[in-house]
Amino acid sequence: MKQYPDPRFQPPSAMDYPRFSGVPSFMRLPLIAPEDAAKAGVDIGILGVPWDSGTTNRPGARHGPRQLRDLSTMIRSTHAVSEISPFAQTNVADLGDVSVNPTDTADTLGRVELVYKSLVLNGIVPLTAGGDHLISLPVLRGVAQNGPVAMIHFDSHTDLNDTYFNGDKYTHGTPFRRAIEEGLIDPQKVVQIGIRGTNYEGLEDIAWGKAQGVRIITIEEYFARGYADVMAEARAIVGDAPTYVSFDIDYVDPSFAPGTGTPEIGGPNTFECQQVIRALRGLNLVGADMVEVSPPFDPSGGTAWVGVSLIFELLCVLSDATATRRFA
Ligand SMILES: [Mn+2]
Repeated sequence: MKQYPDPRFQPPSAMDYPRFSGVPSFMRLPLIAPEDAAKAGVDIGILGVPWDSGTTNRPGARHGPRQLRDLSTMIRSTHAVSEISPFAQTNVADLGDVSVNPTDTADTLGRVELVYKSLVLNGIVPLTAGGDHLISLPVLRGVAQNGPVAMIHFDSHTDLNDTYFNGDKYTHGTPFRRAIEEGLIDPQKVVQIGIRGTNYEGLEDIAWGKAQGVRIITIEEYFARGYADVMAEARAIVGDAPTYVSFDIDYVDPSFAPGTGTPEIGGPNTFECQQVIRALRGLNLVGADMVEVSPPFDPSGGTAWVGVSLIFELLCVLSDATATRRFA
């Protein structure tokens, strides 16, 4: 029987041990290997996937997890508004970085899938720091082992393209096309929010998504309606289905988060990003990711700070969902 809060899973007190001290793990949590996580009693595992070989334009997201870890040490333990204390009600640990092969996509997809399948089989909820957006595909192969899940996806782009270059089906612009084809996500319960920017010829990705039943909410619709109304619709679409959340940092306006491969102007500010994630509270959340933070494009580190602040927001709603399932 687990007891909460578990002293093994508490970050050192920021009042005793300054947050800038020590070797950085995610949110100063214990570092546990994925294969040891179940035995140790982990409920939620934060993992890095340092991968950007699925990138079709500007790379650098392979450096995301390390900088996100560094800046995550700034995070305190309790959410200021919801008062959720994720470390008190769930055992959260840093499960390290998945070992990737930077020159082999198929090999990497297999490695990531293997790790996530094992975690999910053992009841561990994954929270992932990318990495480019292709990594959501093998993560979903792990998360959706028992059938398709619903998904709420924040992004400038649909990532529903079919192929790139010489017919390549596995890039960061294609993960959700593959995920629908593989039956990992139920297109009738997929909501994409924030879509904008210039398009490839023909808008084929959007037409294909709509034909599958994906609800695509452009940034123009988002701003016309406001975040509360848009999130109420998103919640209604996923209902009580197991729901995955994928957050591409390029959803955020590039004035706040320039450090990403394919920024698009005209996006939400960081306050609105907090609100849309807080609006996920109460959903049956089974995993989440924050992808596409590319440190080389933001020497200030500010983009990673935005990214990790939103990872904490994601962690709070995931923790709440995980604790709720425990008492169900
Ligand atoms: Mn994306």
